[in-house]
Amino acid sequence: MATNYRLEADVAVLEIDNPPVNALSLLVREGLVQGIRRAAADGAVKGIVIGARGSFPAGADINEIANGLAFAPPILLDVQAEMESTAKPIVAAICGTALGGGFELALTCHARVASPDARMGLPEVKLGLIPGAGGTQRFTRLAGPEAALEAITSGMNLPAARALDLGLIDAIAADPLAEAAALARSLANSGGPLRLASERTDRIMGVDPGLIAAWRQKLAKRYRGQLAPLRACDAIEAACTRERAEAFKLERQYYLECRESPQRRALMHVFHAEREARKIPGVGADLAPQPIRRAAVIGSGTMGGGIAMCFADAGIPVTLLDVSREALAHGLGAIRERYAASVARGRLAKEKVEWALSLIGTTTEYEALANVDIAIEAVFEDPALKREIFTKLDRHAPAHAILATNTSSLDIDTIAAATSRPQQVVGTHFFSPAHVMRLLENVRGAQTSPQTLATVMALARTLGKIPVLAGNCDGFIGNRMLQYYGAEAERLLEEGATPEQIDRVIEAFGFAMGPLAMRDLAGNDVGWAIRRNRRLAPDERWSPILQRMAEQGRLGQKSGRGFYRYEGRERRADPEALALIEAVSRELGIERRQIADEEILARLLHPLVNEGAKILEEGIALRAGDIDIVYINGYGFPAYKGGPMFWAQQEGLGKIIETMEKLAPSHGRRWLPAQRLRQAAEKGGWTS
Ligand code: T1G
Repeated sequence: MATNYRLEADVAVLEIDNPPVNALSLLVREGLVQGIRRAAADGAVKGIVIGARGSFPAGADINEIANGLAFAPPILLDVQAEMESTAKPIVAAICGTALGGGFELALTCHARVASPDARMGLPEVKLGLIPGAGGTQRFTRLAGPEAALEAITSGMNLPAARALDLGLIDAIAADPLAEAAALARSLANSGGPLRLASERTDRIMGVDPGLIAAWRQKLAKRYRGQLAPLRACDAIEAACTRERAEAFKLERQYYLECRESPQRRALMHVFHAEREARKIPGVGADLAPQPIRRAAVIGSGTMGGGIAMCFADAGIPVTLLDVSREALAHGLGAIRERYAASVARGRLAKEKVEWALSLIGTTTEYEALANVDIAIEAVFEDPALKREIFTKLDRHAPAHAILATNTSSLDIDTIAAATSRPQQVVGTHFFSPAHVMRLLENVRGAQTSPQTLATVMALARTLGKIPVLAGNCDGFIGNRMLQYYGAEAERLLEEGATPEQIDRVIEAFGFAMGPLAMRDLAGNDVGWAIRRNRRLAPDERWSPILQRMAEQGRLGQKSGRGFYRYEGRERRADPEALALIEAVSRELGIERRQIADEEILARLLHPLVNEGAKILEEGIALRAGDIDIVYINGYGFPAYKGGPMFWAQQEGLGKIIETMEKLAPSHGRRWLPAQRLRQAAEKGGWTS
C-alpha cells in the first residue's frame, strides 16, 4: 500500500511510502482516507500522525495532473475533508521537503512538527499552477497575506525555522515523528477544541486592500505575461475578503483555470525536459561520477572569477591561476565586489561570503595544481593560448584530473589533441555571469569518455547548474542558434523595422530583452569580432549594420550609444542610429517598408527552431527538450512558453517551414527548412 498504517501505543501512524518523492498518487490518497477512517473507528486510538518514509510528499503527482488521474476520487480535497471531519487530532511529522499538495496536506492537520533541516512551500506557480487544495487559504490564515503573497507567488520554499516564525508549523524537533505523536496525544488528553487552519481568522482580519493592489502591480511587472502568480494573488485576496467557503471555491476555480492554460503545459514540459536532459545514452546511473574535491580555474577574468565563485559557493576549494599577481589581485577584487553586491541586496549573508572567499586560492604556478580533480580553462578565445594552457595542465594536473574548457565556440577536439588525455577533456560552457546563470552546456569531444561526461553532468548539479549535453560544433547548441536570430534582426532593420519595434515585439513575447538591446549590452565591438570568426556560405551575407556600428564607435551601453542612445542604463531611440540603418538600406537599394509585428516575430523565432532541428538531426542535441532547456536558461526564452521547440510545436511546425521557404531565396540555402523539421511536421511533433 502506498500509505502504511501502524499503531504506536495509542497513536495511529500513517506513513506515506511512494518513492521517489512520495507524490500524492491515487493509491496514496486512498490509503490516507482508509487510514484516517480506521484510526477514527478504533477506540484505542487517541490521535493520528501523518508522516512519510523519507521526505514528506513533494506534492500531487504531476503525471496524474497531466493525465487527469488527479481527478480520480478520492481527490486531495476529499482526503482533507476526511481529516477535518475527524474528531481525533491529526499531526503532521515533516521531514525533507513538504511541497505543493504535500504541504497542503500538512496544513490541513491540526498541528505540524518539522525536523530542523526540513523545508516546505507551495511551488505550484513554477508549474503554471496555483495551490489547488486550500494552500492559498490555510497558508494565509496561519501566516497572514504578506507572507503568503511572498511565498506562494514566487513558489519559494521556506526553512523550518522561518515556517515556525510564521506560525505555519508548531514545533521543530530532531525526531518529528515522536514529537508529533506526543503532541497528538496531548491534544487528545487536553480535551479542548481542535483548531483548524481553515477556521483561523486572526491573520486575515482588517487587511489593507492597498497591500493586495501593490502586490498585484509588482507581480504584473515581475511575472509579465504569466497567469499563475496573478491567480495566486487573487486567491490570497479572496482569503482576506470573502466568506470561507466562497474563498475556497474561488481558489479551486483559479486552479482549474491555470491547469487548463497553455502555460501549465509549457512549464510541465520544462520540468520534465530539465530532468530528461540529465540522462545520457551510454552513461548509465551505474557509472559513478569521479569525486570533485578540489578544482582549479585558469584565468581570473570575468568568466574565470565567476566559475571560481560557483565552486566556492558549493563548498569546493578552488585555485585561481593567472599569469601575474596583478591579474589575480584584479580578479579577486572583482569577485569580492560581486559578493559585496549580493550581501548588499540581502541575497547572501556576510558569513557565507567570508566562508566562500576562504575557499578561493590563487597562484601563478601550474605546479600548484598537483592535487586538483578538475581544471577549467577560462581565458579569451585564442586557440594557440588554449592549446598552450592544456599542454601545461596535462603536465601538472594529476593523471585522474578532468581538463575542461569554457570555450564558447572553439573545437574541443583541437584542444584535446594538445593533451595525452583526450578522454578526460570536455567542454564546460558557463554563461555570463557564471555565478548567476544556471545553464551549463557540457560539450563532448570525439574522445570524451562516459566517465568524464558522468562527472561533469553531476558536477553541474553540485554547482546548482542545469546541465545539457552538447555535441562539438561551432556554437554548440545555444550560440549556434543565436547567430541566425541576431543576423535576422539586422536584415529586418535593413528592410524597414526599427530597433525599438524589434525589441518591443520580442519583449512582448516574453524575453527580458530584445536582440538589439542585447547587442548593445554585450557590446557591438564584441559581436562584430565574433562574427568575423564565423564562416559564411557563398550565398550568404552579413548585414553591414553591426560592422558600421562598431566602426563608428557605437559600441552600445559601454559607449553610451549603439542601436540606442543611453542615459545610464535607460535606452532611448536614437535618430543617429536610425540614420545609419537607413543609409545601409539605401546603399543596398532596399526600399524600406512598414513591417508587421507578426512578421518580425516569425522571422526571429522560426530560424531558431529551424537551426534547432538541424542540431537535432546532427545529434548535437539529444532531444528537442534539451534545446528548450538551453534556450530558456541561457538566452531568456520565456519558460512559460516552453522553449523554442515546444513553442513551435504548439504554433504548428508547418508555419516554421513556410517562413524558412520564404527567407531562403534571399538568405541562402542554409535557411531552407531542415529535413528534421519537415519530418517533425509530418509526425506532428519532435519525437525526441
Ligand atoms: N509528481 C510526480 N513525480 C515527481 C514529482 C511530483 N510532484 N516531483 C518530482 N517527481 C519525479 C521527477 O520527475 C523525477 O522523476 C524524480 O521524481 C526525482 O525528481 C494539489 C496541484 C521534490 C525538490 O512542484 O521540486 O502539488 O526523472 O530529479 O532533484 O496544489 O522533484 O527520476 O523519472 O527533481 O531530488 C507541486 C516538484 C506539484 C515539486 C526533488 N510540487 N518536484 O528534487 O529530484 S503540483 C512540485 C521538485 C501540486 C497541489 C498541486 C523536485 C524535488 P525521474 P528530481 P530532486
